[in-house]
Amino acid sequence: EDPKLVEAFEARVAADEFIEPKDWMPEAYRRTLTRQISQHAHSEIVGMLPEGNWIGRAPSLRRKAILLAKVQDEGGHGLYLYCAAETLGTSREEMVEALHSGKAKYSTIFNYPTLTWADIGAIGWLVDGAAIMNQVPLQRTSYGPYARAMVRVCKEESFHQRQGYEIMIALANGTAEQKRMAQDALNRWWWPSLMMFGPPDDNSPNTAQSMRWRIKRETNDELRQKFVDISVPQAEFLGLTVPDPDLKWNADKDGYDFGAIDWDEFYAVVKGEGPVAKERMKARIDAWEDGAWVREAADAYEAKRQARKAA
Ligand code: FAQ
Repeated sequence: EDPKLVEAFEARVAADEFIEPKDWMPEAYRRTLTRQISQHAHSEIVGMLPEGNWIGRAPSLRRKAILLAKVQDEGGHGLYLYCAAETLGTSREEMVEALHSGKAKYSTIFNYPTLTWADIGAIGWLVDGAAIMNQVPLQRTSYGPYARAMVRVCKEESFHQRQGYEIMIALANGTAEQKRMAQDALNRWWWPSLMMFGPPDDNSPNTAQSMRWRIKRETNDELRQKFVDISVPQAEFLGLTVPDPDLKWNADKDGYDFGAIDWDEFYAVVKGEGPVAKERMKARIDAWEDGAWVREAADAYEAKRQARKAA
C-alpha cells in the first residue's frame, strides 16, 4: 500500500473525519470493519430468536404488541447493518453464507435459552442495556455508514432497554413467585451480559488497532466497567441481588470491583458450544432455505420488469 495514502488516511482518522465508502482505505481497515459490522448484523438477526419465541406467550395483548415491535426493530437493525457492511464490498449473500457455515461469529449472548417470561425483562434490561453501552460510542466510529446506522439503532435500543426494565419492575413488585422469577432471570443473564463486551483488553487481539483507527472508541473492559456501574443501582432499585459475592463499591476508582468472569465458558460459547447454539443456527438456516421462493419470485419479477422496460 502506498505509504502516502496510508499517511493521509491516518491523518483523516486522527482528525475525527468520517471515512466514506468511495474513499481510499487500507485493506486491513476494510477487512476488520466488514468483520465487525457483519457480525454485529448477524447478532441482531440471531438475536430475534430468543425473544421471538415469547411473542405468542407474552402475558397480555399489550405485552405481545410491544414485544412484536421490539423484535421487528432488531430485524431492521440487522438489515440496516448488512447494508452498511455491503458498502465495503462484500455481498449480503457472502455474509449470510459466512454465518451459516460457522465462519462468522455472532454475539455469545444469544446462545442462552429464554426459559420464563422474566427472561424477556432481563434481556431488555441487561442485553439491550449492554448493547447501548457498546453502541453509543460507535456513533462516533470512523466509518460514516456505520456511525450513522448507530444513531438510529441507539434510539431504538434505549426504548428496548426501558421496556425490559419496566417488565422487571412489574415482576419485582408482583407476587412472591413473580419476584422469584425476576431474580432467577437476573441470576442467569448477569454473567453472560458481562461477556458480551468481549475478552479482557489484554486478551483482545483486535482492540489496539481498532482503537487506533477509531473503529472502536472505548475498550472492552472500559465499557464492561461502565455497564456494571450503571446496572448495580438498577438492580438495587428492583430489590434484586446481583449474583456476584465479590461485588463491592471501590471509592478510589469511583466504580464497582466485581468477581472473575468465567472466560472458559465465554470461549466455549464463542466456539459454538453454547446451550442452544445448534438450535439457533438451525433456525437461521431453515429460515433461509424456506425463504428461497421469495428470493426466486423477486428475481423473476425483476427480470419481467427489465424485459418490459426493454420492449
Ligand atoms: N460474542 O479482539 P476482540 C445486539 C470475538 S448487541 C461472540 O475483542 P473486537 C442488540 C470477536 O469477534 C450484540 N464473539 O474483538 C440486540 C473476535 O473474533 P473475530 C452485538 C465475540 O471485534 C439486543 C474475538 O472474539 N453487538 O445484537 C464476542 O475488537 C437484544 C476477539 O475479540 C455488536 O456486535 C462476543 N460477545 O471486539 C439484538 C457490537 N466478543 O471476529 C437482539 C459491535 C468478542 O476476530 C436482542 N461489535 N468476540 O473472529 C463490537 O463492538 C466488537 O466487535 C466487540 C468485540 C466488542 C463485540
